[in-house]
Amino acid sequence: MSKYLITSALPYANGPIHFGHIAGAYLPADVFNRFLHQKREDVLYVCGTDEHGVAITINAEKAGVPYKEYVDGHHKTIKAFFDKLNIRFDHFSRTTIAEHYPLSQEFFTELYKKGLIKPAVEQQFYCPKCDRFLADRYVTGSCPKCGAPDVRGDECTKCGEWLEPSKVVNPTCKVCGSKPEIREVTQYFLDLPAFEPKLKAWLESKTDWKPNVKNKALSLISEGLVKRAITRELSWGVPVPLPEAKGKVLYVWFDAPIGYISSTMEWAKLKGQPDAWKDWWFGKDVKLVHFIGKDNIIFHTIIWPAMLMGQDKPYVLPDNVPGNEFYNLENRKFSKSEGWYIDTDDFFSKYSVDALRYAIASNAPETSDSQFLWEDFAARNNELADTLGNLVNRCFSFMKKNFDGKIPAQGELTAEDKALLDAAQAAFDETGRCYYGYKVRQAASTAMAFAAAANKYVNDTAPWKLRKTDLARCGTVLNVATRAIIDAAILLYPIIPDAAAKIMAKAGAACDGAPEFKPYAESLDGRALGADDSLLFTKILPEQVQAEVEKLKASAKPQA
Ligand code: B3M
Ligand code: ZN
Repeated sequence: MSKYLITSALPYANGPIHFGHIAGAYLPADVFNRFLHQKREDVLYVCGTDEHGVAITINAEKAGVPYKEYVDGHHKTIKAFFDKLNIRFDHFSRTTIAEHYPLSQEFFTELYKKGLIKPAVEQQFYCPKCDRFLADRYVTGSCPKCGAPDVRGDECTKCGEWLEPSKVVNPTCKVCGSKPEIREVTQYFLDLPAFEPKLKAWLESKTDWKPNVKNKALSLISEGLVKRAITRELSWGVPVPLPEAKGKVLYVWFDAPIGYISSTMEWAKLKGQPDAWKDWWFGKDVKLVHFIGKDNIIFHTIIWPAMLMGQDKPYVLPDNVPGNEFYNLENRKFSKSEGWYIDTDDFFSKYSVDALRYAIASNAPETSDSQFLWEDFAARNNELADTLGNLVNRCFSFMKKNFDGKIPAQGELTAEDKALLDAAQAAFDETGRCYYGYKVRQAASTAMAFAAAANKYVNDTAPWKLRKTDLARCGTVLNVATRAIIDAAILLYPIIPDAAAKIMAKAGAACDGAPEFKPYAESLDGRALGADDSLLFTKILPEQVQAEVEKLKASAKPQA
């Protein structure tokens, strides 16, 4: 048995996150984590907020708030959002914890000692008016590759190219708008070309990676890796641990992935076993899995593995990097500033978390971009209500009325009964393969197909008719149907954990934590149903969908 160390991309503590992020890096990881718990695997899921970098300093300055105070606020909001969505980390930390600084410096120092990080003089934009070097997004201009105007200094938002800030065309200072001048400054460069052969062999050995992730990484290598500056002139970040580098900090993308480790260290410390993090990061049998969005592929498949390879300590390398494509909103990118977003407080005051999780899972951006469409969300919600909710309600209220709230005994099984139970076993096999293989979409549809089969079984066997003609047979049908309902709940637990737990409690099969991922095997004969009669899902009507779409359009600013 192996151990799984799961991470999701560390969100910037720089504003609220939206369903697009959830679909890319958090829900798939949470589903995987919950599934592994069901398989009784040894698993740890860590994350935290990414709290350094220029995206943050610019906004904090704009807001006139000290950096620390600024990230404190966003850390809280983001954490609360994950709680709301039932994303269950074992630990959710931040890159400003005490452990993070010396560890990041150690990563730098080891690479530096080996000559894999070297200083070099670089041309950089300097704003005379603001009296500072313009790191990353402090400069804007046109992309040197695709020509798009107004791109950020570190990354072209149009073509996705990772830019060196001094390369943008027609630069202006983001803060004061003036034209910066070029000055020379020493920065420290990570020698990525030195890692090329090792990275290439390692990537090529990955036969089970998603093609989009593996191909992207290999194509970056075949284009030729270049040395990258991993230091910046800023006052906020991890100080470069060299006396001659005063005033410089590590580039945020250098320290951020180290946050996966420092988060694990903090987890271990809080548990009272300060060395326990090593079982995960130095363990030979550990499978490290990074869930990310596609814009983070280069960092997780090239730069971060190189950083790990360059350490003396026996760190594990990523076993897999399930990178997802983007998830948009009604044909446009989610963007609060452009008015194209969903107010999540409003959303959850009306709709269920599980319905959202199921809608995202069913349409996850696994192989191509996908999107949240109100109509699709309503359809998925209604599918849950019609298939699962209705099945549960029909069977359980029937037993409450006619069998004294107890599950009748199972008599001899007919071919029809056996077929449904066999279908359950097949659904566990197939859905399990999907969950293990990061195919949440297919897992959702296979599991739901089984719930539909259970529904059909109840329609075909019609226990409400049997009650008058053959009470014993009626009892067997309800017993088998209840077993199938429990199985459907277990299959869907990673995606709709709350509803699954409720269903199991209603069936008198309440379970503490994650139900084991296998067909329910215990006898149900005579078992009392749970007291809760509440409906699992409420249908969403077409006029509600229309109102939501209209509200979205009304709040939208015209597209640039
Ligand atoms: N904070 C970018 C992002 O949120 C970055 C991820 C860091 S993962 C180590 O997409
Ligand atoms: Zn300026």
